[in-house]
Amino acid sequence: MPSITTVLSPALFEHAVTDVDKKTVIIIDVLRATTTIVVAMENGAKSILPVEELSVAANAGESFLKAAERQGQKVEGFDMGNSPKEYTQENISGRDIVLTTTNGTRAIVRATGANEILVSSYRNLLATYHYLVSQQCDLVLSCSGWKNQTNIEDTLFAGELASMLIQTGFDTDNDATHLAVSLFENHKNNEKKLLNQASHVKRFEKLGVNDLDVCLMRDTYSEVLRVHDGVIRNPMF
Ligand code: 3SL
Repeated sequence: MPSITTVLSPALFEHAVTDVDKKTVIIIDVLRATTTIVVAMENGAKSILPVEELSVAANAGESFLKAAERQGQKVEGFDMGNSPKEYTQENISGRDIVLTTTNGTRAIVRATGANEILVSSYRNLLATYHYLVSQQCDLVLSCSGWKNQTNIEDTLFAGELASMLIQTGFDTDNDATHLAVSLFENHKNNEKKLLNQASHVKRFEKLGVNDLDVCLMRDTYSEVLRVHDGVIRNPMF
């Protein structure tokens, strides 16, 4: 039976995950990096190169649209930030994008060496779920959190995905997975109320960011997104 390990914060990754080369790692950053990546693909971006450092993003080639977020805000001098609302067809269709964010792109880079790396959000939850059921591999649900701390939104999403997979026969002996599933089971159909307590939602309120609804939209995209050789390519190209 394939297993599920949930990592509630990137700082726990190396403690929680063994034999990463045999596992499929699903990167989760509901607010907002993995949602933004899905929206970018929905709207025709050609590829996204996730990087950790601002300097690497800034020095990517001329052909890249350069996107950077720190502290929830667009970094000065870059073309775009990390709001999914910026990633319109008009802005990004056909473009290669280099993206660095506080947590999400770091979590992606940290998973290097995994057998397979996927990027997921509510917007492609079902596509991700169906693919994982078809593959029957051992899984790591990697929550990006905020600055190495656990957050509600990624744990809630991990709990929903784990709950769906467990119902098809996936197994877990991992307490973090049980915690995430319990959080989901207790707040099913009432996610928004719970998320209003999330520290990142409160951070958004202070910054005047209004992206929660767009990040909670479900299954607007029917493709699985893979990180291959460090790049997320649009399956449509
Ligand atoms: O940390 C991240 O990767 C970002 O998603 C944070 S923010 O939502 O853009 O503030």
